[in-house]
Amino acid sequence: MKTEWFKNAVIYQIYPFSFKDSDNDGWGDIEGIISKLDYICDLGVTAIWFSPLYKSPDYDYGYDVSDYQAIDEKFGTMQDFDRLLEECHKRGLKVIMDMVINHTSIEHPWFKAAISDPSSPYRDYYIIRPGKRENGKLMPPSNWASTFTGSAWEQIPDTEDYYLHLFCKEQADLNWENPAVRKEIIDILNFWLEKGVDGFRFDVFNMFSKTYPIQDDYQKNTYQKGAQYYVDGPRMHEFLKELNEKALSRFDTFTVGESFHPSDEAAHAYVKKDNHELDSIFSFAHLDSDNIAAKKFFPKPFDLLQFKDGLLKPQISNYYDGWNTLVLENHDNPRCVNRFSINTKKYRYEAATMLAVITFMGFGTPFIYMGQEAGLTNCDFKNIDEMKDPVSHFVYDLMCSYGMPKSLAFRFIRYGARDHARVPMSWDDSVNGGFNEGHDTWQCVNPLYKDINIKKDLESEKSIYRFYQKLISIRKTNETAILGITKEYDHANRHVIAYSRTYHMSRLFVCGNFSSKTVTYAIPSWAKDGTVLINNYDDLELHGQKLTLKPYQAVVFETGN
Ligand code: TEU
Repeated sequence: MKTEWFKNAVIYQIYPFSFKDSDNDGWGDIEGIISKLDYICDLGVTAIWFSPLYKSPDYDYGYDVSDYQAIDEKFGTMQDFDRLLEECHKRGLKVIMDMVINHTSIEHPWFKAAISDPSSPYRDYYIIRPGKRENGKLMPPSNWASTFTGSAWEQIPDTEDYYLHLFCKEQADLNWENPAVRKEIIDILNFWLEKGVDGFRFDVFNMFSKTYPIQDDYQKNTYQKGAQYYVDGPRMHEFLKELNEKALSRFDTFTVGESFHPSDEAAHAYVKKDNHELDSIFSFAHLDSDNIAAKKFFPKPFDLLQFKDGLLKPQISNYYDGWNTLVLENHDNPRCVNRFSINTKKYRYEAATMLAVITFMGFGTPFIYMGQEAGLTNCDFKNIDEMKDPVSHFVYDLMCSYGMPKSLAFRFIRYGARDHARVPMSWDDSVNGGFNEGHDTWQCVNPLYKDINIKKDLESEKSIYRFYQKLISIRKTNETAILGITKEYDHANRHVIAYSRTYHMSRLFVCGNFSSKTVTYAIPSWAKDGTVLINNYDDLELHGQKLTLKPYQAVVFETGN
């Protein structure tokens, strides 16, 4: 029976490499996570999503899995995981696993068998095709591009065959057409569900189904060559239904799919309740409001109207027959307080709390990325060598290969790098920010840790963590915040975002000032007599309907309760 526990849930994401290193070897680990469970629990969240803990050679830091049923040594053992699960459940925290099943590591035994023996049954687990000869030159089977730059095909050494990889060349795409592959995946899901985990986050799920036969993409101006042949492919719905029927629906699960630029139509169909596919997908469109053409390394002045559309549209389209998610950060994005043209130095507290209010008062399940709850900032990287993410290097090398000066290329990378969110957590002002006891860390610590860290935030009069606690408690208990329908106000306003949530007789009015200037805003007449549910400033200036919003102030009014 599905209880739909996710509807009043708040989910906390942990990137295990960088959360807490208990044995001082430089890598975060399970024991470290266990030592911080009370901290997470006190925040009030319902569940934890763990970025991959599985065995991996870490070309893409855990997102290249070489054994789906083993915990990577650097994090601990399966016994450690079992204890983590038990410790979470003991505290009432549910556990969401990351499932990276569009591709496997090239070190997965399936892939090794597939390339070492052309007659192996594992050959058909992957998408392997002969190259094309053009004017005598061997070319990849199609012109498709990898998400991480370059061709999506890699030649298998000493052969004229290529395998498909839509991400790093060390991440080989699985052939979902093969029923044996789907059976393996279903077994993996059931393995974890039978252990007691409560759900999954599916990595780039809408790339599982490709269009066959494989063909070149002649479309102009697409965001990625070939995308029309491997995004929202023809068998997507069928595949998801199968996972649901044979694994997910057997337990009281929650699923969230991480989609790659889905069409509006497909995005809705994936979460439509009657379709029995996924409970929700991530909506990231608002996170592209400060970069050009959804390319995170290319800055543009923040566009609040685009942010509003991205944040609010999925809330409306999924309201009647689906569910939604609310996200500001994850391991693939810079920290939110350093984005959206925010004056972080002066207004970190105000901006962090305003962003939290306007995002998490919407319709859907809020996700919090580790450290976001204390307003941790981007890392002050000094050069490209301090960055570990392969994508930062691929794009940097590409820019330099076009003749861009290195310092400029680095500035672009620094703007959008995934590395910012992946540095070790700054817990306090002790050595290595309290991440460990001083051993060199796998990725540099944020040099700002002495000034900005969790302990300091908790001790501060204006604690972002404590503000999140308050917001989370509203999110978990206020029916209107959980189930209300969203309606936008004053879309064209370039400083203020405003929307209402309505459920039966009760209404919330949510508004936030996105600028570092004081602005006045006319709230609807019904809202002015409401009570203030949450406010990130101590005071409120309201005269009739005229509300004065200080820099990055956010207020929620409640009526009818
Ligand atoms: O990310 C999918 C993805 O395409 C982007 O979010 C990606 O990080 C961005 O385009 C790069 O600039 C998922 C995971 O979240 C990510 O960490 C993995 O690297 C990727 O899939 C491959 O598994």
